Amino acid sequence: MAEMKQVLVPDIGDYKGVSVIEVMFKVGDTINEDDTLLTLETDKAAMDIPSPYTGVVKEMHVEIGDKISRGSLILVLECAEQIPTPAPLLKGGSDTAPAAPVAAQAVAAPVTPPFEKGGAVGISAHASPAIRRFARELGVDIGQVKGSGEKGRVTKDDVQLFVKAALAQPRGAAGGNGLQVLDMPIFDFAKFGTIESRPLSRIQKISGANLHRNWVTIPHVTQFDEADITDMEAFRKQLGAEYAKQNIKITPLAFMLKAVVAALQKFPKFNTSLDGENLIYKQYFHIGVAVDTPDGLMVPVLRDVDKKGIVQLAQELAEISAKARDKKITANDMQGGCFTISSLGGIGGTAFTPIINAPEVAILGVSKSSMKPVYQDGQFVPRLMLPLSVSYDHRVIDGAAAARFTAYLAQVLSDIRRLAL
Ligand code: CAO
Repeated sequence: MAEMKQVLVPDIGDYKGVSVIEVMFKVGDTINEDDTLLTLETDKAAMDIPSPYTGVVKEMHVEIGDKISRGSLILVLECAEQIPTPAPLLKGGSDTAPAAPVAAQAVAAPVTPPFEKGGAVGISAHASPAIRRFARELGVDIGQVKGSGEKGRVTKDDVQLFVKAALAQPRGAAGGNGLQVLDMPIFDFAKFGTIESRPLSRIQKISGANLHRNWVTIPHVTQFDEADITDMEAFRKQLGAEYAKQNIKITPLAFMLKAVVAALQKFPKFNTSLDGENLIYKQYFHIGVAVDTPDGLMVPVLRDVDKKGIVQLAQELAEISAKARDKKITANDMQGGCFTISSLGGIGGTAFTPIINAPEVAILGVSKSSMKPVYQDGQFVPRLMLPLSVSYDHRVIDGAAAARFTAYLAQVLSDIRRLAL
């Protein structure tokens, strides 16, 4: 015989007044035991609340935006079966819920483990564990789904629309729009000598997947040039000596950030993102900087670089790269970039081809400066030359524009008085 049961919020640790960010049911829906009912979000994590019963939703008592705590009423279910014994609760709680005024009640089963907000280069997808699981079941890379929910959160509808759009795409001549390549064979390395297997770090796994996607989906071209930074270096050293007492290190990268913004202002197409058949022009100048950390590559973003001076940028750069290396970086620190600089200049190399950090359309790679003979006014003179490599999305930027952008960047770095223009 059918029985009405109240479902209450289970023990969710020390959290109180937690925001409801997703509600997965409506009155009349049939819910199976363990189906996700709600997603809650604290300042640190999101968590799913699964159903302890199978039944039909008769009353809803929560909606998106509500603040709830342990024992809050979520819904009333009409169940055909006996009440199962509630599963053990999470740490810190008793296994009885506050009294509720109907015949039967139970707290929802233990919440699924919370997930951290945050991640590495390009992993901006903001989605609850339930939605991530739903996407995984459909073989969808959640990182590619544009979120329409609050704060860009990916919803179930977004995932479904993404799948529909993918299915609606025309098939290529080879019978599919995916890459028609052989599977990588499985190698038995141990056959040839002693080996040791070590797992990839979480950051390597995430950034690797994003780099791979960007590499195969964006038609990259890289433009090379050189900037004469002899005068800039002389000024940088002078400035460095002045600020050394305050423990501020002025590296060439602070100048490059300013020079990049000057070039983005002169060539606004480099400060865009592709959005279907539109190009989004950004009026702000947030620049990402690739930081090499022991766990892998991270790209924190410096905000409003156009509004800051060299010294402030040098300080922020030191702070944000230390934060990345100390694993204190947040997802927010890595979002909203317009253009990225990847500087290997402190290490070495004459040039490289950086991979664009989508949805940006260009990236600057900086290699190590070196003294070179430069022909000037009828003679060779020693000048400090800085190699620049600009990779750009050829769907958005023409080769001529890329050559002009890179040459202008070199010109600004060669004569930093232009930064004042
Ligand atoms: N040419 C020559 N020397 C350079 C230089 C260049 N282009 N750029 C920096 N240097 C020098 C600096 O002046 C500094 O010298 P001193 O110690 O003698 O003053 C030294 O190299 C080290 O600089 P730094 O690394 O402390 O500072 P930075 O501002 O150049 O770079 C950061 C900061 C965070 C970008 C850098 O530490 C880093 O992580 N780089 C690696 C980025 C990366 O991995 N990119 C690849 C991404 S794709 O896989």
